Amino acid sequence: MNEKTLVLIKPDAVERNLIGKILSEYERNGLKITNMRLVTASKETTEIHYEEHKGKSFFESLVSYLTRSPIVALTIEGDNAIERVRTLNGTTNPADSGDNTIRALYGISLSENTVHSSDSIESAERECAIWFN
Ligand code: FUP
Repeated sequence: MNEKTLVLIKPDAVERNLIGKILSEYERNGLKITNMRLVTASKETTEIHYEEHKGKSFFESLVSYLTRSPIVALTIEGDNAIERVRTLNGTTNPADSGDNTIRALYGISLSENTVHSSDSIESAERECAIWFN
């Protein structure tokens, strides 16, 4: 099934000039980038994006990390795109992530793990609307 998912290339990656390398991972796997913008995320938008984590011990540092410098927001489309992008990204903690996943290649730590992508059809719809109206 054709799907659309939301990806964020996070501050640690943009700061280290990794935008091109990360985009090429998606493109060479046959996925299409269908919207893209460089933005410094506001606290308000970031808190909405991560609202499922509100109240957790890491929430404040997560918001402060994501807002500290520019990120790239993009939508990616393709057959089964939600799962394919999450497989390419790897697990949340880069230390546990499979070889050649984006997080294993470039992730710094659990909190600075380079990329975000939607985890379901419902969250993809919600997150695409947050970042692309
Ligand atoms: P993911 O779906 O892989 O992005 O992971 P989660 O939604 O579980 O977590 C969102 C972000 O919170 C992660 F990218 C990293 C951060 N996080 C922490 O900093 N500490 C934790 O203990 C768990 C998550």
